Amino acid sequence: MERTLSIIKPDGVSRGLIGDVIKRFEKNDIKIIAMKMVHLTQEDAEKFYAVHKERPFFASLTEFMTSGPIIPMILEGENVIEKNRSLMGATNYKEAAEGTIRRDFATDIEKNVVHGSDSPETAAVEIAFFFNQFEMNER
Ligand code: IDP
Ligand code: MG
Repeated sequence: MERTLSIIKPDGVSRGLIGDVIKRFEKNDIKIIAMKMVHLTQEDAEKFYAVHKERPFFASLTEFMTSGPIIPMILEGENVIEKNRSLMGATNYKEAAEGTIRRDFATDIEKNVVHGSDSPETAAVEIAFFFNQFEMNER
């Protein structure tokens, strides 16, 4: 079993897409084993996206990610890192495959509804960023 971090971004929360996103996970045999709603500070967002700090969109991305509450979740399942990435679709919703979360719901390359860890290493770091062991549930 593998674990990954998913986040419903501020656009997904404010547009009423929490249920739609969770439905995709539950329909695809992915278990949510931790979930909460948090509002990141600017400092938190910069830390979370530190890998992108040299990118031209860094300031805009961190501002967006602090613009409202988000829903971080730990997803568990077989091959769930890759499975979640394929349910999400490409970063740019215009290039995302049909039936993916981003293709169906995103409105912008930045405001693309969901985040998902991209490797076992980043999943471990990103999970620990949001959750402690008492918040992870055996199901
Ligand atoms: P990912 O979320 O598909 O893994 P990353 O390249 O890790 O994509 O980028 C992190 C986030 O930064 C994206 O989800 C998106 O919100 C934003 N982003 C990525 N590329 C651009 C861009 O070219 N312009 C504006 N925002 C971008
Ligand atoms: Mg990424």
